[in-house]
Amino acid sequence: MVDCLSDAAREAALGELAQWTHDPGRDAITRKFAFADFNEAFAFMTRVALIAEKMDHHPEWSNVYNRVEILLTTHDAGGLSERDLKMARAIEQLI
Ligand code: H2B
Repeated sequence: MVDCLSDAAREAALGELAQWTHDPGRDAITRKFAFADFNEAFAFMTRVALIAEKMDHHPEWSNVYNRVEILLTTHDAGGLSERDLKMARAIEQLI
């Protein structure tokens, strides 16, 4: 079982992950990315997919041409957990 983050832990983490927004409806964090074109967007998604498989933690996401939207939440916890923060930090390293 995975524990959800407390409000205080989430707010502290979002101070560091400044580009990410809390979605209270899903208890998730989201970020929108824009790239030069589809090729760059898909290359980014491929790199995120490799991280997701390595972490066994998978994003909810969508892609429209050069734009990618990512939502991170932990299904096993029913909300935001440390796993999402770890994934968000790893994604930030790609940018
Ligand atoms: N991804 C996300 N975002 N949340 C999960 O709870 C989750 C996951 N659980 N990827 C993993 C896979 C689980 O289903 C497998 C069996 O480890």
